[in-house]
Amino acid sequence: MIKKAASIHDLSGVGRCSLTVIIPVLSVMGVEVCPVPTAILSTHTGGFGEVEMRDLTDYTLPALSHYKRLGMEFDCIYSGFLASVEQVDHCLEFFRTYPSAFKVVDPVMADNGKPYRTCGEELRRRMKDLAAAADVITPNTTEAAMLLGLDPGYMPSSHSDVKSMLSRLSSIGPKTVVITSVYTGTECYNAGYDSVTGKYWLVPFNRVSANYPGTGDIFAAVLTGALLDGDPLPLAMNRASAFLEYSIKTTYAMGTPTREGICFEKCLGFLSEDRSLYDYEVL
Ligand code: PXL
Repeated sequence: MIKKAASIHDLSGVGRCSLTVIIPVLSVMGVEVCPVPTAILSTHTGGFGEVEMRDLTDYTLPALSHYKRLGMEFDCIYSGFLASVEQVDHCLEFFRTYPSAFKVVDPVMADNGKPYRTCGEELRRRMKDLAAAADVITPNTTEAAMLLGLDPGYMPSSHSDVKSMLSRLSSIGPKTVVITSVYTGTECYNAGYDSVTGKYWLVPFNRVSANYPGTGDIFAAVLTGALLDGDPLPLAMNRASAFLEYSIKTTYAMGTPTREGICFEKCLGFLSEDRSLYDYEVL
């Protein structure tokens, strides 16, 4: 059976983030994406100047009502970039309506130590309520620090710092926590914690000297697809990290402007291959 994922994210026309990467990634992994757009933007907000944006806050709940009238079921509810504080409540309403769905929250708020300009203080505060109701959250290090009430620029400097962040985030509510893009001086890795098994995991990756928007969206989408397919957490993290390393290195070699995002289109075949992965470590 093909699983259905209600995917609550923005649709940005240019720059390869949110729905424009989530839909192809999950589709190639055999998941049906049912988009619930939170906003429409001409481009993402990271490098194209003033964007045209339409907030779709008045759309989310009516769409949910329609799905309820239809008796529509979803296997997964997956949220990301939200355009308003009200949309936190709308996502929570989706969660309440589908209690047995697998709930993934990518708490899109910030990167590189700085909040996105569309994400105000109240939304940043309420994102914690949404994270609390999730099964899995996928913050980057900046978002992880913000969810824990730390300075957004905080960067953990040892494995024990990272493990402490992971377990404190899990105690907010989610059973599984993955922190992406941890850089501790010499190491780069994605770190995960499964509170059911009590195990911590690390997947190292090779960094290039460029930062592409949409990286976190691709990571969370591959992780979601892999977990829905039954992968254990370290293999799901491994699949997401390996796909990003492959597609980022392909993009870097092409030399395209970073604001255009990761040129992942010709790399998508990687996700439909049944290759074995073994690059994870115990954290
Ligand atoms: O990739 C996160 C993201 C999602 N959606 C929009 C963004 C960004 C990051 O800049 O601007 C609209």
